Amino acid sequence: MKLYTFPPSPNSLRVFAVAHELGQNLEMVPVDLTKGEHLKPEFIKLNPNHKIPILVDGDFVLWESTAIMLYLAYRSGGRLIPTDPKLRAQMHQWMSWNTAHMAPACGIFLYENLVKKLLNIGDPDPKQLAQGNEEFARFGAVLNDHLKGRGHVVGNESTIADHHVFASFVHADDCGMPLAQFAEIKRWRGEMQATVPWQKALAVVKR
Ligand SMILES: N[C@@H](CCC(=O)N[C@@H](CS)C(=O)NCC(=O)O)C(=O)O
Repeated sequence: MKLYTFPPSPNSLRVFAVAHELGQNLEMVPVDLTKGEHLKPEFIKLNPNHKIPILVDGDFVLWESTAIMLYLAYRSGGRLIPTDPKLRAQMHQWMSWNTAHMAPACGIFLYENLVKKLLNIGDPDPKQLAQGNEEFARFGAVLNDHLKGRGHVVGNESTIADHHVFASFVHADDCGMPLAQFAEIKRWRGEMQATVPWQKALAVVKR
């Protein structure tokens, strides 16, 4: 299986972390977003949204990182997906919540403080950062409270929800996300970062 990816992208990293945890081999196909490689016709054929990550498994093409993570887990007999219907629904709850709320709040810091510098497209916009601070405080508080006394986002075992949510904070230190106010997120983030799947996924970025 091939994964088209821009290595530092949180959406790609979480797919790699899940693949590593499941022991599935993904061949990385790098797509340099800074050079517009995602806008080439052959790429748009794979994903008309021109976004990475994209999984190619033979003639099967799948985009959207959440769907890709689920596919990898289904292929592994449902590992990293709870069997209990309530836990399974909670896994989806936290992944939907992350996609809709937490990741976009984190994404403001990523874009304003890191991506703009990388692409040389201007200074951070204080209005955007103020909005980021407001949303980060609101949704971060929800996760922080939830993680009190917990090692995992859902239940007592690793699920794809852990990888999904953790990825939002993966570049927190490099782009000034205001994590200092959230001790539980910081504790859980440290635990996730130290796991073998994330050490392997992040090794690609550190190269
Ligand atoms: N909802 C998508 C988001 C993917 C996404 O935003 N990818 C970004 C990089 S992190 C991208 O490819 N951007 C290029 C573009 O939008 O043209 C997912 O979870 O896979």
